[in-house]
Amino acid sequence: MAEETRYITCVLCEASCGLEVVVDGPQIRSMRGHAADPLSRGHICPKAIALQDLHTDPDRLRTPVRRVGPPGEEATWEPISWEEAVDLVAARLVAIQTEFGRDAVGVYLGNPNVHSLGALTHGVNLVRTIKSRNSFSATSLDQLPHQLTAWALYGHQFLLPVPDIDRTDLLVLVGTNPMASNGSMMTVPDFPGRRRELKARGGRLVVVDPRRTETARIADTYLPIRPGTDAYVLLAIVNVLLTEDLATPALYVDRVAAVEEAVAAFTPQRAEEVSGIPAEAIVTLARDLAAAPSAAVHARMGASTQAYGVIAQWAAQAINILTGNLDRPGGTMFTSPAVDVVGKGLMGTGHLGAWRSRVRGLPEFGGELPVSVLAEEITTPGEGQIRALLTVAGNPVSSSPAGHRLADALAGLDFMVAIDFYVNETTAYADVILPPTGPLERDHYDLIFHTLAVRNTARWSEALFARPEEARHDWEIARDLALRILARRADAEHPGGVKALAARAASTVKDLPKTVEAQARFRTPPKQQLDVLLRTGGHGLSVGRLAKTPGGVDLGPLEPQLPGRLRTPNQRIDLAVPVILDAIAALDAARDETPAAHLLLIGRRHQRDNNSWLHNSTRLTKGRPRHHLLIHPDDAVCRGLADGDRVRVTSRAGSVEIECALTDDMMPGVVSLPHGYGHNRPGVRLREATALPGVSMNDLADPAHTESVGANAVLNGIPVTVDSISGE
Ligand SMILES: Nc1nc2c(c(=O)[nH]1)N[C@H]1C(S)=C(S)[C@@H](COP(=O)(O)OP(=O)(O)OC[C@H]3O[C@@H](n4cnc5c(=O)[nH]c(N)nc54)[C@H](O)[C@@H]3O)O[C@H]1N2
Ligand SMILES: Nc1nc2c(c(=O)[nH]1)N[C@H]1C(S)=C(S)[C@@H](COP(=O)(O)OP(=O)(O)OC[C@H]3O[C@@H](n4cnc5c(=O)[nH]c(N)nc54)[C@H](O)[C@@H]3O)O[C@H]1N2
Ligand code: SF4
Ligand SMILES: [Mo]
Repeated sequence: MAEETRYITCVLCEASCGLEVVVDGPQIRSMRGHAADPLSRGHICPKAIALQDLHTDPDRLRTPVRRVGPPGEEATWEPISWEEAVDLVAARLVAIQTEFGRDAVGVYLGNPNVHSLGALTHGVNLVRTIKSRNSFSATSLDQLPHQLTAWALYGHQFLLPVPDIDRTDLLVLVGTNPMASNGSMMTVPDFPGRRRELKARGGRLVVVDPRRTETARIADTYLPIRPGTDAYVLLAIVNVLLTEDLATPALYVDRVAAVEEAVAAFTPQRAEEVSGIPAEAIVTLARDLAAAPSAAVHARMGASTQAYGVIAQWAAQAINILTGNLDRPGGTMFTSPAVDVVGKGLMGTGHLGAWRSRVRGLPEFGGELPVSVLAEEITTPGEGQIRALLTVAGNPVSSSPAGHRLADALAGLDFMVAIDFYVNETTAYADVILPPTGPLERDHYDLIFHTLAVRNTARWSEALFARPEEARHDWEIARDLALRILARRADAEHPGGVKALAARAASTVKDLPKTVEAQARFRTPPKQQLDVLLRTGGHGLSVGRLAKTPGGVDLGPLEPQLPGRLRTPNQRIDLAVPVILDAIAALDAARDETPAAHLLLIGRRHQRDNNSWLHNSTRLTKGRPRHHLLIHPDDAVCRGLADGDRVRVTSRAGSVEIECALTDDMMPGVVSLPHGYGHNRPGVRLREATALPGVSMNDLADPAHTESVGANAVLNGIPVTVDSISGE
């Protein structure tokens, strides 16, 4: 066969790199970053090769399977036909909802959904069809504070300003390690190259992190911070800006005086006591932010998945707003994507506390409850109890707090179905698994990450390989399931069938247009939906046009667009968001003091890990082990620990045993474990991964402890004890 050069998008992380792939029939001959790509400029990371490994992995499911026997080691999985699988799932879900109500079926959407066009066009509508208030996603393990803050300040949960890294003079990164993660809530392929350019033009990088990370190492200033205290530091910066009269907010910003009052007690001295960052350094940073021609503060994972994540995110936005950097070139800016998910109404505006979780009363945000309540909503009897669960592209047993307890809860469900191509820690509990095509077998356009990118571009990515004939895409599975659910539901609600339905036409006729519209939407493939969105998107694009431009179209640098882009009722920004100011007022009283014997546990990412999956790729997992508990030598010595010793790490939620590694990259008093490890749970079928050492960090995270405003999961700053078990 002839070799052919193709251009595709890597969907494994938010950087969304453009790849140049040489294929020869079904073989990949080479894969590299596409040098002419206007966004990723030739960048590629080692993870991209996992796309190939995933494609050929014998462990990847390719047909629907049904579990025989109880979950665990003894479970066997028998292949079943799509027809049988879809019908069985729809029948069970509808039966459970008919008997126990809509909320009896829970839904969990995992991270890869945002990396799949079809999941966004169809999967989301499947969830709407199920119509349960027990809806969950990885958002509440991740960026919920960003969305809540954007909703509160800018009027829409997805109006998220992005650092204009290519033009900034001062970039302040708080709780993010793009040298490993390749950036987040900021699609920034080639962070290393962009950092070099920043330096070359005389700009500076400041990193705030409890660990001297790969990113901290290349910073001009590195400020180690005690986990969970970002709110104090960022509020102190706001305080300095206002008390030193350095603030220059735009004319459309209201109620700055109320903010000044709210932050009055949060002085740099107070921040130093709590965070360990010297007051002087905080004052200097505040003044630098005000003085720089342009500056951008970007707070991410580490600042979001902690007890005061919303306050921290709000304060980061407030700093950008008060220094006049919001909407300024080189500051933080809104993108002008070819498909504007905000303007097109593809995503709801957002709301907080429209309902609350049944057991603990935690608020929903944007229609979803926090994952931290999932297990208790399954195990606590009563009306509204979750009896069946659908998971799509997720692994909450590995990724959510006290995953080990969630696993026990899943074992007690009446029914569980997973749309996923692996039997992982979570899907091992499913009764039926429906495997979609893999990333190389489907078309892609990034609805989400073009919206968060540091440059406006648009890229269409055609499936590299034709899918096997019997395989189904995510969107087809969502479509078939939703249509079958609607049909079964109609049967259940109108047992007499069509005739009975006709007899009741008077009452049902008003629902008809909605049903017809829903059906039409499910039947329209993602590519067609995208084409309409592009054609009406204001950039004069279409799928056809993009297909002619491999690597995509450059739509230019980010452009100022405020106040016009705001979605607040008066197109102004009310900085003094009441719910956040209330949380600030309660901050000091609410803060737990960590007992002296405890260390604070934080997470970490490695360039060759990807959340809880892709550990089946030997090419990604080989090399130096990277599962250790990192600990500062001072903390090790006083516990009698040497490098490589086994330790027991115990938190309020659980306990794990693991080897430790001594490093002064850790701030004293802080230890670190990666998440997404610990594949040795019973029933997991991942050949390479189960041989991997390591434990699940989330067996230590505590679901009882959630973020103060939006109930995001607390995954960082977990109090733990660490004891030697080498002698045991
Ligand atoms: N302690 C700690 N916990 C964390 C984090 C942390 O930093 N520390 N990070 C959190 C964050 S940011 C996130 S986003 C979550 C992620 O947590 P989750 O979203 O729950 O889990 P993932 O590990 O991303 O699992 C992805 C699953 O999707 C499947 N999959 C991959 N691609 C597709 C596809 O195209 N279609 C379908 N149907 N399935 C697919 C994979 O096989 C895998 O089983 O973890 C969170 N948990
Ligand atoms: N290689 C790789 N890339 C990935 C992923 C992956 O698993 N592997 N996952 C993807 C996903 S889903 C996401 S959401 C992004 C996340 O991307 P990032 O936001 O860059 O996430 P992390 O790399 O976990 O970096 C979080 C940092 O916060 C620090 N930290 C912990 N606690 C605190 C704290 O209290 N305060 C401060 N200031 N810092 C703290 C940690 O030490 C860590 O360096 O990465 C994406 N990219
Ligand atoms: S940085 Fe992310 S998008 Fe780019 S090649 Fe690596 S995994 Fe893929
Ligand atoms: Mo994430």
